[in-house]
Amino acid sequence: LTLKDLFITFVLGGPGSGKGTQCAKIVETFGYVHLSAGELLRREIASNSEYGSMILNTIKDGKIVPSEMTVRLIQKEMELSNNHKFLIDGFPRNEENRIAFETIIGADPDIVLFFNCPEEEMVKRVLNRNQGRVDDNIETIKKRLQVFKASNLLVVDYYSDKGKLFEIDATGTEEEIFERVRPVFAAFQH
Ligand code: UP5
Ligand code: MG
Repeated sequence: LTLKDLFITFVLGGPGSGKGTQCAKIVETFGYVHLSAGELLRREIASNSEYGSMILNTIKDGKIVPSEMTVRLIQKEMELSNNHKFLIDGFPRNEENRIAFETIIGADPDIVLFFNCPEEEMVKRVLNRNQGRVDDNIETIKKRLQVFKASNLLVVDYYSDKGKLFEIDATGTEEEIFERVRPVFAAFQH
């Protein structure tokens, strides 16, 4: 697999904006590989990695894990895959993440989705999730939202300036949102 054959989509949006939910639908309909950066980090914690406690503490605090760590996990999954179309969910979260990906992987995303959702709705969804995530409590959610506003929106603006950003209204039902996502991927099918 060469770099030029890759089709990379970054999927951005605040905590609970529905990134994971919509990625599952994109996978079903358009045959992408879904790599959630948060999921890869949680898996690293569960695997008793030497970095597990550092990652766990960072996630509990709603902060961003060092870029090198996250990019290596994404890189490993990309190399293991036979597919060439990737949805990278919840990454890059800040400028450092973005630059580390460019440097280590040597590629830029083809497109970037941004799920735009009101804060109250995101908080409601995360608190309703009930899957035992260590960061799904009101204190950590507040921190996640702060970090999102302080860091992630810069990345969103960067891709907007490059003409790569597709902003999606992330309110409504899962199905309604997917009908806004579908045309983006239909246009890029190859
Ligand atoms: N839901 C979904 N769509 C709905 C709809 N339309 N109407 C009503 N409910 C809806 O959805 C959240 C919940 O809402 C679910 O219960 C869902 O059923 C429901 P989901 O699709 O899970 O939203 P998502 O945007 O994926 O929310 P998530 O909580 O996963 O987002 P985060 O960005 O906060 O979490 P992530 O796993 O990406 O990161 C967790 C932490 O890992 C970060 O805070 C950070 O500490 C660390 N991290 C890094 O350090 N670096 C990285 O690169 C990535 C993560
Ligand atoms: Mg998620």
